[in-house]
Amino acid sequence: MPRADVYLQDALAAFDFGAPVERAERFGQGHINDTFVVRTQSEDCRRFILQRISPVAFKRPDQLMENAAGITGYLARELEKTGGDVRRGTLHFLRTKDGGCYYTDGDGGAWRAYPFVEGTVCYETAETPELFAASGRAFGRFQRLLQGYPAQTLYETIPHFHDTEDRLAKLKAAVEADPLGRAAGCAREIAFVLAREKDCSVALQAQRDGKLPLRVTHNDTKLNNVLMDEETGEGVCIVDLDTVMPGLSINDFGDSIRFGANHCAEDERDLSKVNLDLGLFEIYTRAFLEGADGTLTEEEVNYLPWGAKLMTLECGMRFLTDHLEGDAYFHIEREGQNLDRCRTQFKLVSDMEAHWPALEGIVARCR
Ligand code: ADP
Ligand code: GN1
Ligand code: MG
Repeated sequence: MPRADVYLQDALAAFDFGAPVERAERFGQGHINDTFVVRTQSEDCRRFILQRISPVAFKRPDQLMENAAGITGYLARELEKTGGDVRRGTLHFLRTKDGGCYYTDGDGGAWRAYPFVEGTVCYETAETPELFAASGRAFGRFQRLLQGYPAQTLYETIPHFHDTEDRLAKLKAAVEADPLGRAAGCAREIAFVLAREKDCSVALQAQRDGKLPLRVTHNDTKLNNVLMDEETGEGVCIVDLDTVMPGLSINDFGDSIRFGANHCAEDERDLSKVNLDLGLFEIYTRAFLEGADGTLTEEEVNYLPWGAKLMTLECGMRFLTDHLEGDAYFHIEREGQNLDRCRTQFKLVSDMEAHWPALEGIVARCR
């Protein structure tokens, strides 16, 4: 039985949900944490999200929760100042019965809870271009709202998270160790990465050269990490704040493109269905820049296509590394799923390369 299921009842008992709990069920499509939706017996049938933070991904939940509390508090104050929706516009953590902001189970796993943001929908693929645009505005705005956040107070919750050079080194080490004998079955994917070794340094080098500034960024800007209003279709609340850290704006842009600017699932096995949609690329670019509203420098805008390519390549490398190491990091439902995920990413990278001048042209039009 997964550790989260073993400790679920203890975790439910640790928080004050304001009314007796009616039931708790697994929820969402996140690859990292164990997420449950909790319904209480109150008259308005209130719902909460209860999560066991992945101990594989996050070694210091105390630091992670300190970051999250700082970010959500800051966002609430910014929303208040600008007349935004404080209640639904950011997450609000529940206290445990003994006053902490998370509960630690018998295995050392950390649990946290927050109200379910009602009246919202979470999408796994961009069902309409308008929805994708709304997510771009929301992530651009997120970046703008956090412009003044004291970045030096944030812990690095996953060291070297978007350090693509380090991700490459970790992949090479996994190929070398090959603990499950899977490397032979992924020779093409490994070769694909090795042919792009130099690319792995492009954004980091631009940062070292002072062309790209460090900002407070989300670092995991998948479409399913923004909750959309079910009436208006606008982005309401950005979730999954575990990787908010100092980072590059082009990575926030790029990770959204990787996940959303196509019409396939991340683990689609029929690669003929996996194609970059240039129309969606343009829609997102326009919306992200609109949401960021002048926050990005000219150089950052120049590097947006690189953000898209590098986040896609890096994510594929991470899936491949996890496949080689035995799927300890990303949740899987079937064997080979991380290799399938890797293949979709590399197909998208090839597509981006094939359309590179078009991507640059779109960015130039949208700036
Ligand atoms: P993971 O790191 O595993 O992706 P997330 O924090 O993104 O975990 O949560 C998983 C999913 O749960 C999200 O994609 C979203 O669908 C849903 N979710 C998270 N927080 C809330 C919330 N406060 N209200 C409604 N849905 C939420
Ligand atoms: C994970 O947690 P989730 O499912 O939103 C991962 C991202 C990857 C993504 C790939 C903390 O995101 O970095 O891009 O899977 N999050 C973490 O789908 O590693
Ligand atoms: Mg998530």
